[in-house]
Amino acid sequence: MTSAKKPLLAALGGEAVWPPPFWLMRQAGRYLPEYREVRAQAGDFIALCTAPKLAAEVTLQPLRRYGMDAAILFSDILMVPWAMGQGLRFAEGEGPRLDPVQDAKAIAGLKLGQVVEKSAPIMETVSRVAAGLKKDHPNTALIGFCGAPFTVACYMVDGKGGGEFPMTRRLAYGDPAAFGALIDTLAEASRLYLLEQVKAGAEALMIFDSWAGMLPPSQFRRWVIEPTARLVRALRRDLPPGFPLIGFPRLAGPLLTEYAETVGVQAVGMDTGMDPVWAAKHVPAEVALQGNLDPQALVAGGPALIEQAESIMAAMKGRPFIFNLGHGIVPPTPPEHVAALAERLKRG
Ligand code: 1CP
Repeated sequence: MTSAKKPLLAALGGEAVWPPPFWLMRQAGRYLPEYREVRAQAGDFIALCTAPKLAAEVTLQPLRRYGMDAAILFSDILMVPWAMGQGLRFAEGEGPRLDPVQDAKAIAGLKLGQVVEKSAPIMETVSRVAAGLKKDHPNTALIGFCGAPFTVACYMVDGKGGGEFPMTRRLAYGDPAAFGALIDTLAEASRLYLLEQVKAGAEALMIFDSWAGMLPPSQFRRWVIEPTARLVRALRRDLPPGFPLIGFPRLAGPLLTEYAETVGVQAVGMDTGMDPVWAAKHVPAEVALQGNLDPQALVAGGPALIEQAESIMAAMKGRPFIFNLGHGIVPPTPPEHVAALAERLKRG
């Protein structure tokens, strides 16, 4: 029996849709010349995220080329700290820079009360994309998102990316009450921000925990699984039953099972290093899996790309699955390699 639902939503509802629905993390972005054009027009990155017409345009760009099954709102996980009043800038070629929030006083100064108002332009982007999909891509679903509390806290405390986040990890051990207050503030901000996206037309929500796997197991449970589970429970009080949520605890390793069993999401993301055969066996069958092609295989292209994609599909056949990358697409990706991948996926 085939479902009348959009393929992505059917997979999130637990159906083993085949050929698998697909989209790519960071699918709107720097590898596309048409993105670079709009980006230059907007000036800086925050200006682009808060210009609904331009942000909606770049959200839709990859669909016109490749017909993905999902559009993902063009914004950034760091727009939540920005909306709470934290200083944020994106330095060209350096990535994000934030005015660090490193003690109880700074954490208490975050302005939860302004999140909804400051994120209004982002919600207008969501509405515009929803209208664009209805008109031109009726089978494509709109994914809204936020960063998970832990990953957003990493940037807020350390003030920049880099992948180690020493200040954040030390704060979590040294002053767990202050760090816990930051995590709770972020969970509440994320709840408000995600519900606004659903009101504006998001059909699924993804919670990106890109740095979750940096933590040892006890800390992973305390700062990743528990706060995300609380966020999901709080969201569900206001969402329709079964509203599709996707969690992505990157680098979770075998803790992916506990995350999938505990957090209450319909799908979990597999990162590049996750063995899809293992995940198929150790993640409950009703939880959809999403992933996990190596973004560098997409840069390389050729037979290696197709073989990788086929081996992931072989492991996932017969269970609810969404094809994606194991992490974000990288700027040197040749657009024609994405076309070759899309072509292969559509054959199932
Ligand atoms: O110069 C530019 O054009 C800015 C580059 C860029 C882009 C295109 C940044 C800065 N963010 C984005 C968009 C973005 N970020 C999206 C939108 C849509 C899409 O996927 O197509 C999404 C979902 C994100 C999420 C995001 N931002 C994450 C989670 C996913 C992941 O990749 O791990 C993280 C960790 C960020 C932080 C961030 N924002 C931007 C950069 C360069 C970074 C990473 C910094 C670092 O290396 O730590």
